[in-house]
Amino acid sequence: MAEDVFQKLADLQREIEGAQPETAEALEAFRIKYLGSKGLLKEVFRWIKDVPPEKKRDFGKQANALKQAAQAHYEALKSRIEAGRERETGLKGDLSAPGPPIPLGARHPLAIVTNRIIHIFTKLGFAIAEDREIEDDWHNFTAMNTPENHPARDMQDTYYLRDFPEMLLRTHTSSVQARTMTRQKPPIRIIAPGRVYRNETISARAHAQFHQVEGLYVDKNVSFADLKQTLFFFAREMYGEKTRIRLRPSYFPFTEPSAEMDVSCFICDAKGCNICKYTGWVEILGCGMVDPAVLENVGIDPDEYSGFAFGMGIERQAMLLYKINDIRLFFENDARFLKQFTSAF
Ligand code: 2NM
Repeated sequence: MAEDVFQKLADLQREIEGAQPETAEALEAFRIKYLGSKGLLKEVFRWIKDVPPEKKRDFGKQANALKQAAQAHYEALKSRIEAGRERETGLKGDLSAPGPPIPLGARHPLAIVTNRIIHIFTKLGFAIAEDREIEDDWHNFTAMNTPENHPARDMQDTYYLRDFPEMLLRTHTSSVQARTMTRQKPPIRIIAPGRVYRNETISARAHAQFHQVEGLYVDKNVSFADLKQTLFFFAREMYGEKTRIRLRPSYFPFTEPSAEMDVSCFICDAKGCNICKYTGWVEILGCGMVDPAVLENVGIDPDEYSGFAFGMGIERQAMLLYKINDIRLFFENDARFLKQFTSAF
């Protein structure tokens, strides 16, 4: 009995070494027959129960040696078949191997931050509004209560189209709000994300193109308290649940009263650092109650309705959140910069 299995093992060895498959298909059949998960070399290890105790060790050694020899024989055959195919077809390598992994791309940090902001306001029932980047003067400025002689209208600040002096590249997404308000009656609850343009000298802190999210809520009895609660909710969702806010009086042509909102510094926990300039506060957005003149301009009765609005720069939020110190990085598309950002959004 014992001699039988040693003999069978020797026979199997001769059989394997004698096998000379010459095609990829024949090689695969060889692999399945001897080396596969149901192959003969698996079977060999079941014979061990028929080996007398004092010879089991010896048999195990020989079986393992055969397994390794069979694997080596297989690799040698494979190389030879591939080399033959290479000579005949010029196609190199193992054609049955899976392709190289395709590296996953990364979202642009501005897209990540925009999506986060949208996600937060969506929870409060705001809808997304989008519109054109090439605007007319009326929707960008006149409707927004920005008078003819206002400095924002200056060629120095705004890109006008050379051949169409009434047309310009929008300087804020308020033009989207203006279009929505002329088209739709209250209640209106929208956020307008998008690219805007200003004729700025490009530096680490300023760019001629950047991105904004502006929000607008118009309904009966909308109050400054509604504005504060909405922005407080936003601040905690965006910068952490311990975040506090403060509002400082400010001025915008389209809101009255107007304010700028600071959040407690999430970098240093308001203890004082470079980012908050040792004040414990960082400015993140502008806001206010929509000026009745704006409502009038878009055909909404300011005696019946009121509204709040706010606007923020996306680059600014992204620079704070990711500690990015140069706005130009967003527009250079250097892969070493871009691949550092990962997100569920
Ligand atoms: C800001 C600050 C304050 C604003 C106003 C409006 C509209 F259309 F309702 F008049 N949209 N966005 C607004 C208000 C924007 O950005 C700093």
